[in-house]
Amino acid sequence: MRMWWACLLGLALSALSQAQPMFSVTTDTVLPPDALHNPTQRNYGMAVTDVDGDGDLEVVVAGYNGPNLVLKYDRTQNKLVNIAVDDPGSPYYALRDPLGNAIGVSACDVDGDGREEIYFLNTNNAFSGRATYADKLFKYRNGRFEDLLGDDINVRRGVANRMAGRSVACVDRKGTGRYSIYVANYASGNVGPHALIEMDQAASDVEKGVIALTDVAPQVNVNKYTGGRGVVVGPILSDTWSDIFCDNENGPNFLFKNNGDGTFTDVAAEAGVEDRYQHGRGVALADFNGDGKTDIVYGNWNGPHRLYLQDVQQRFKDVATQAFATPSPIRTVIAADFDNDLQLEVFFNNIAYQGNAPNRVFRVSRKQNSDPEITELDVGDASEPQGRGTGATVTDFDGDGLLDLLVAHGESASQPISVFKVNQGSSNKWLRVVPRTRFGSFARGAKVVMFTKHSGAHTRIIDGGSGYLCEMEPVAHFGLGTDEATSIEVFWPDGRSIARPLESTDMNTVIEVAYPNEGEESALTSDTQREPEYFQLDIECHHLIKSELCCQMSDTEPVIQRTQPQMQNLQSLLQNLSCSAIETEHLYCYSSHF
Ligand SMILES: [Ca+2]
Ligand SMILES: [Ca+2]
Ligand SMILES: [Ca+2]
Ligand SMILES: [Ca+2]
Repeated sequence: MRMWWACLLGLALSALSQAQPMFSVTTDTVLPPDALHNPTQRNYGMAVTDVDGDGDLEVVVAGYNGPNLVLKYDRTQNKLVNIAVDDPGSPYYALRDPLGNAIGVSACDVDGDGREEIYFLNTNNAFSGRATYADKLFKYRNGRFEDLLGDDINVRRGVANRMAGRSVACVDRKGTGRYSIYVANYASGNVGPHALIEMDQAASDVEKGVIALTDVAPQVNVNKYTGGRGVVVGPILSDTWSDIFCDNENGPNFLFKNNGDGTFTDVAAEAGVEDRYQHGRGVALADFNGDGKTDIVYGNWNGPHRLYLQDVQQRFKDVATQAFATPSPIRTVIAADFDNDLQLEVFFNNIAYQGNAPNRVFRVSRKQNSDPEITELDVGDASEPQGRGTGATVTDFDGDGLLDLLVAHGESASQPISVFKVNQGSSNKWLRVVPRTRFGSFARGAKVVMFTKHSGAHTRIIDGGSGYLCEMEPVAHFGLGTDEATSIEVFWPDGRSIARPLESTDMNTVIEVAYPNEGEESALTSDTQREPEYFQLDIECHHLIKSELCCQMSDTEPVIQRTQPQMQNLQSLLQNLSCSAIETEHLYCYSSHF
């Protein structure tokens, strides 16, 4: 009987989603084409960061045959305005860098001063190998943004990347809160290996603004030669350490597992994600089936798009449906819950370089005891069949709790940026979580788990670069539908974690989570030495015994003793429960063995 109702409900919901398209264009009101704010030019990547340090997020756009843009939301006008104006007195003037021919862009705190630097990958007209104009890494210093790679100390070190490349992404490879910039160069033979640029602490004086940079790619084993395309960073195989996945062109993909000391080992072959005959583009990380293991979604250029679920042996299985996999001239891939209904969507941005190439959106719905169900939705105005899509990003710039989508165009034609709002789910609940590094900057690469009353655990990774040439907002955005979150837990790349119980009044809010102070945190040490941790959890359905976990109801304080892998077991356990008796009870759980 229950099954029938579920089916009917499913039909009703899918009928509804057919009835109303996902996206409506808002460009004409929010960012009308305009020589200053939205020039008709060739753009590529987009990154979301707090450029002006006021706590609100801006969108940085890589301009290829024109200036880079910094789009800030002006609440009084309900408009995005470009604050990187053509005035040498502006603090953002240098960011424009119109000669740079930028394509990739990402932001993160390289020097640990609490503010994100902005890296532009400038590729000029070079397709591969050597380029004629170096990349730039901008830091807010002396009251304005200045290029660190152009500083004498870094010119002497010869560290500036002068290679043609594509994506850039941020990696906190040692869990220090200081980020390295992964540069996916496009090699020509043995010219242009992948680079990893970071601050050389011994040679730097952050207080004085002296930031010496160095390329550590050779020391940490990522200096490979390939046709670099997409890059994504996060705890993919590791529990918390940042790993790196690269989907490459004309060669196998890389899956760099963090060895726990900031060096990497490529395990793409063992993991089954080499995909060596396809040409990768946009890529994103998400936990699509809710088992706590990070999955990978990416597009292949005119080849089959992949939705790789990770299994318990750290191998990946492609569960893309035929419709999802259908080859297209793909660029950006974004995984997010656009309509706040608890289920993730995947947005495909295509470039119309030969005839129409409409963008698409799919819902990837979690299922009990099976792979997720993939359904194509009506993408609405975001279809843009003639759009020369090159980049895209998401952020909630107007603060209504629904994500906004921005799409950049370029390469083969000059087109302005498009902005879209989501039509569906405005009555759904949501939660946005912003973890911070020990320096107070955005904790890119951190993992955020949200526990709910009815739908188990949901995981997000704070983006350090993804999509293709792009970087998403540094926020864990969760839709809740009619459900409620009961707690969140944040895991930083170094293994520290903190759990926070939530109240009903916390729904529909943005929650800042500071890096834990000494004694406040729960540190994961190593695989063999884990301290038990205590964690509060209210759930509404429960089973008592399951292999490694032994749970029993208790009148005592709601406490679960757990370590992280057990927590993930618990997540999948809760995910797979059939809720016969629904009542709110506290669980007392402890590990029977570990
Ligand atoms: Ca801001
Ligand atoms: Ca900084
Ligand atoms: Ca998963
Ligand atoms: Ca959704």
